[in-house]
Amino acid sequence: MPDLGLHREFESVNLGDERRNRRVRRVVETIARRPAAGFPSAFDNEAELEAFYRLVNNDAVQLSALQEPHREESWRRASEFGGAVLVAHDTSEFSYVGEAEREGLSRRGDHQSFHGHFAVALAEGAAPVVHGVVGWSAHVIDDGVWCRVTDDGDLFELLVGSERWSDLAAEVHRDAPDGQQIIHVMDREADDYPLWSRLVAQGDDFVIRSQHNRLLVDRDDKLFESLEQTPFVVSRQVVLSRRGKRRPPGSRRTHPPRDRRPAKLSIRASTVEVKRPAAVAPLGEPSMRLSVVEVVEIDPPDDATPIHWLLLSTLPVTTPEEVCRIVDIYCKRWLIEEFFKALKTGCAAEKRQARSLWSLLNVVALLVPIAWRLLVVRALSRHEPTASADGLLDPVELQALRHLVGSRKLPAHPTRREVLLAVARVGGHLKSNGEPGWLVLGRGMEQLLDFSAGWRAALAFAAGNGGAEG
Ligand SMILES: [Mn+2]
Repeated sequence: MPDLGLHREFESVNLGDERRNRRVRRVVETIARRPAAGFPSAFDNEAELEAFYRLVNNDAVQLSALQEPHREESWRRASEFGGAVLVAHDTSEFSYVGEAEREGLSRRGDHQSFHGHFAVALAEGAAPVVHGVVGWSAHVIDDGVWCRVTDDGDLFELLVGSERWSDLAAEVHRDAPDGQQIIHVMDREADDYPLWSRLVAQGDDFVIRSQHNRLLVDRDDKLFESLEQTPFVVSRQVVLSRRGKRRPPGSRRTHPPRDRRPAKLSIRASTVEVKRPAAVAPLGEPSMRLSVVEVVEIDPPDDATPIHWLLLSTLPVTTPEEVCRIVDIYCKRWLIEEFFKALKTGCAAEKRQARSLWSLLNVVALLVPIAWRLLVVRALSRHEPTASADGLLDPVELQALRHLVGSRKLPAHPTRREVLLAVARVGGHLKSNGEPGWLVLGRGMEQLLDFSAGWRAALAFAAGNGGAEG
């Protein structure tokens, strides 16, 4: 199990000024101790809080410099793990309520917001292995037009909304180690021929859910009807994640809210030659050969919208195993939804007070590695609750946790679930309240990391270099 500690995430940050680099590292440690707290309570005194605001409000602090260290660590983890890297992409709206005018945000009704478009690197396989965030961009909607926020704080108008998907995918490819196989995983918003063309042209694979019925080469029927004569080859049991109500504008129809529930799926597949839409010519090749996998839910609950996915992919579908692989890859998309919960609820990303869009983005950049850590601890604990917790916390954190909950509550070699429940207990979670949520975990992690920092300082002092870390 790799070291999941946070200390590496900003070790290599370069803001062009060593004092500022040190301040970033200190700030991240401080927020990590209290991820769901407001900034005023996260910092021990006025001076630290002031220093924090100077940092995030500083024009010289470029967003890309704050993003880079975690991104590089994420690719390092992915390389060490080996195999193809799944990169799940999605957009989430970050909303800020309240009277105060925040410069640069889009205004919608009684709140102001920006949209974060994220790429999260995952591993294939049953375990929910999350390497980290390998890229993200910020957007505001100006008069209905999507604009990307550049590193200089300027707005760059996108011709079409799908450009945010292809631009980020291009950046992900650019930053990946040479020769790394990348499989992009995207929902229906990414059903876009020019986007697919760009993914193929850069040598990547994809699994994308389809939304539009498309013309096929040399066939009278269209994409949606193309599988009608094809028999179902395999069935599969999955658990669908819960989906909340807040989505990007216009996507409530394509992403209705739903509860977490088990589902029985029947699956069939074929290959099709999709025609390039006349409207996008001459972008990309005139046609594209793709695998198409249809997933239908058997016996859905009465009140639920049954699952019906049509997945398009560059991966082969010649065997039932290959067909299942595509469905399994698409099912991994839930981890990016969980990442958004870790960031927004666990780290309270939308509760942060900052004056402008540019300050808020710097704040989000500092929260991303912390949210990643919360997600890893929770997802792995849920996946294999009885597996050893080795690597989930570092040795000092584990000692600190044992101290906080009492040694009788935490065995010498705890399981992942025992660690998760202990962290939640520190955060004030009561067993009778059911599963611990993001908020209580965020609070527990806060106190645990806080206590661990004190413990580490004490150990350093005992070893004769007390105060050297200042
Ligand atoms: Mn989406």
